[in-house]
Amino acid sequence: MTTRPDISTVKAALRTQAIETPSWAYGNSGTRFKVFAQPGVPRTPREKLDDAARVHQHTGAAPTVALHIPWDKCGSSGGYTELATYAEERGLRLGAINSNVFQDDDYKLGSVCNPDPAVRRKALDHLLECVDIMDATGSRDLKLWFSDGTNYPGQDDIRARQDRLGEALATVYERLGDHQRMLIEYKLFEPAFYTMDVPDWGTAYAHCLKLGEKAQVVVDTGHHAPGTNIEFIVSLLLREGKLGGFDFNSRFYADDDLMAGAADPFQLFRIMYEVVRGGGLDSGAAFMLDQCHNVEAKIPAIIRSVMNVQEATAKALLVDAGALGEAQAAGDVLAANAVLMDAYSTDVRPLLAEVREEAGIDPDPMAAYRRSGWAQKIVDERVGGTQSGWGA
Ligand code: AOS
Ligand code: ZN
Ligand code: ZN
Repeated sequence: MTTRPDISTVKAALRTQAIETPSWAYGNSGTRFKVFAQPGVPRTPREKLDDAARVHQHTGAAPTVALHIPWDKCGSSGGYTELATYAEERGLRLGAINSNVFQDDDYKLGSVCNPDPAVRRKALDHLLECVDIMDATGSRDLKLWFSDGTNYPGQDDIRARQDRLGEALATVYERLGDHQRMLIEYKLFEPAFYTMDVPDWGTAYAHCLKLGEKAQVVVDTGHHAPGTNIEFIVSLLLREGKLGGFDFNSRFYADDDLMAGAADPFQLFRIMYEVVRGGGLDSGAAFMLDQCHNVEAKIPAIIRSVMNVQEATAKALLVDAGALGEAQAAGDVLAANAVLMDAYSTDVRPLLAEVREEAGIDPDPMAAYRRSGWAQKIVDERVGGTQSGWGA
């Protein structure tokens, strides 16, 4: 039985998919060796939103922007409300609030897991401040990534550190409003090299289960050991109602933060297939990018990443579910694999070009951006100032 999804259904799903871009991807970034400053990068949160508006204008698929505190600090709660209005005037909304409990000297031995109660309190206050900011921006999600961990066996009591983590998470959870969520991100290693306090999806999931339904896991695609089957994790979290969203990026080695879909488009397809299969396009999961563009131009790199996620999604939507189910039930391994590969091998660029044209935008976002003159305009206008973000 062939049940290739109806093209209008596929188009409707593609039209509604929203990909959140991160404010920090518009700013300068680099490695531990060097930050290469690019001319024209934003100097303020508003300028980051100006750039994000270009990405949304050309793709029609990037309506929200994740903020990072303190890189996007506004000073007062009124400042955040004004920033939200500024975003709205540009057809955008403010997205997830990303906390930062990793860049102060105090956090050398950790933030909410630190052995010193005063440091733990400072970190907790920052997380609570982030929820205040969510109230002002109207954001739904608080994204928590902890750099906490240890470098040497015996350095700290790894069990007590879990207790400290649980205590902080519970306090923040209590503070969340009815429509707010807490997304817990895990990472195998870095900056800590012996133990991370949230190293894997299982640890994040265990904390989320204890906290309640407003706590969910976020999967950063660069945060696993090489060879990890990420799509299995996605499938399981969706099945358990605990997939809060993604930090998409791609990697060759570790947490490379390269453009999503650049290193392994097949993996991105396999992930998106599990998303489609598990109802993740409508489950409220956030499709965020978490990337740094160290050597390439930032805005077109973000446009390219959005397009790569869309292409993987389109291919996933084209999987012939009927034929796949039949082959699987018959135990026909090769036929089942062929169904999936057929969808992956489909050139979906013409389909996405049509979706864009039907939405009244240029079918070729990269070319449209190049023609727009924005790249030159920001180089001419944004002279001086301090760029914020990873390179600050
Ligand atoms: C760090 O490795 C993580 O991927 C984060 O999601 C981090 O919070 C983000 O890069 C912004 O702080
Ligand atoms: Zn991340
Ligand atoms: Zn990361």
